[in-house]
Amino acid sequence: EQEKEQRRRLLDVASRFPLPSGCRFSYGTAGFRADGATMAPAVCRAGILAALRSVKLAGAAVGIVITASHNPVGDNGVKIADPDGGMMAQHWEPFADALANAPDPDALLQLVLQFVKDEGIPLGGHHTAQVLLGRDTRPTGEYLLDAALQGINAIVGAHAIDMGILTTPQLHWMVRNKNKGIKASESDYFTQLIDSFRRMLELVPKDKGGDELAKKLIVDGANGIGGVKLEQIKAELSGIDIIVRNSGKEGEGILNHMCGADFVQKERVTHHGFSPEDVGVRCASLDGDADRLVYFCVSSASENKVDLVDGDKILSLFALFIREQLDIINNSGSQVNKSLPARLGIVQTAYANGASTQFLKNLGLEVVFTPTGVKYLHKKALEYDIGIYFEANGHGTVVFSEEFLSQLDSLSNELSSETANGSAQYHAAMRLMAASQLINQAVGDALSGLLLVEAILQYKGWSFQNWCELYSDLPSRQLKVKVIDRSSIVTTDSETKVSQPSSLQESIDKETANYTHGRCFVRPSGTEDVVRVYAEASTQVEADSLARSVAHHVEQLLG
Ligand code: G16
Repeated sequence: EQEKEQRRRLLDVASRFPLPSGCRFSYGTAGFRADGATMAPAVCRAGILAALRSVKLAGAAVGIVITASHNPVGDNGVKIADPDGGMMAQHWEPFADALANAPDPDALLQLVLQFVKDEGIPLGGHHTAQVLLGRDTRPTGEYLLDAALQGINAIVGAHAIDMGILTTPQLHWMVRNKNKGIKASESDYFTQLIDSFRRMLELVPKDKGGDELAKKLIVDGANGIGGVKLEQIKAELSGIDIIVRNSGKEGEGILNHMCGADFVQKERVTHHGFSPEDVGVRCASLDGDADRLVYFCVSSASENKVDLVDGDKILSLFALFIREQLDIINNSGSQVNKSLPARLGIVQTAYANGASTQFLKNLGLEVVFTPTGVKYLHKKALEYDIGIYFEANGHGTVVFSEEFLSQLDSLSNELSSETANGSAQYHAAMRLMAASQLINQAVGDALSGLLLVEAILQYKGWSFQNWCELYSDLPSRQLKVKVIDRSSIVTTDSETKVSQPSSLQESIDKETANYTHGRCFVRPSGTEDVVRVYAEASTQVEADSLARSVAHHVEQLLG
């Protein structure tokens, strides 16, 4: 009976969301993404998939976020979170693709039945499944939420919980906490941020602490959900004075349009909503779903230019801070002979500015590379006791292994005894502990990342300028090229080389050889219908020219 019911529900839901002819979805860098009005079939099927994933994992909560992140407001999409709060396991992506593109109800049913059999998913038994849902502020969000709910409810025993309008990282955090059996509501999330930020500030040495100007921070919310959430908690964040611009309120502007982390990182010009009066003030920028963070400072009133601190420099700041605390614990004449061995790993992508990689390597840190996409970087970072990863575009976080955290916990307990609790070693251990609670370990989170940056700047007594001057970025340029079929480009070596068409790599090599410190690569975007071109060289004029000439080759070959 139950099996019959299951078949009926799948056929039913598939016929309610037919795939328009000629439509093809592809599970890209971060899930499905397209014009919001066309997304309902893919989102409904993502609902089916998330429920199946939960059944497979013995009813553990799985997450769905309806968002197209940094894309224009008319786009929408869907990201799926696994029970640990990270991105959905990659070996399910081919099924996600096939399911999204199943041409008719029968094909969809057969696909699900076959997959369920292959994966040993106990569908039709007395299983349960739960899927947490969140969405950003896009106008198509509510309509797509309904499509996702219908998809989830097509699996017998599945239970959907709508968590409302959230940042992407909030939903990932909730999924992770729920499965750990710890507090997982939005107010718990806020409490964790506020409390651990306060603890970080309490551990700032007395002689540091910034002046009033240093406390001022302007945050560009990209007219998305991040600014809204920050407005909700900023009064409780003592020690910084936050002003939100592009907050998403009526009349402030359009989501991601001339604002947001992607805009400032790529264009390096002042956002909509900023004025000459902001010259010299520390500013941060989020993207539409608040999983990216970059910093900037309006550098001159007349030229509309900004000094940018991108994900690479946020990574460098975090790495310096964590290394310093480990050094205090392990060496530096500590009174108590206790150590905390830790393998610290740094993960970057080909977009990392060459100067950042050099800086990190000069510190003696282990730096490794993966292809673009949080799903790759996060996985790699988990291989270390402390893994720090960032993409230049501002996606990143710090992950601590359970084992490291439990050693840190016992060390802190030992050191908290009367003889040691005033020691530098104890304070360093407490700082690492507070940082591990402040940073969102499920996924990169602009809000928690921002608070960790602010706490570290105060700890170091650094201005924006001090931070910016950590090293000088090599001039770089990123371009987008529209081609007929971007999937005809295949890359290798963490996307630094094109393997197909091979003549393209030959052209890139030839062009690059004309420039001092030239470096260039191209790759198909997994979130937009474009090919991305990245170039670096010793001057801006040269980086621009290298990017332009390679873009021209791409156009000629594939345009
Ligand atoms: C997503 C991914 C990021 C990736 C970005 C751009 O970000 O989560 O890891 O860097 O897409 O990817 P691509 O170059 O393939 O378009 P978001 O902020 O758009 O969700």
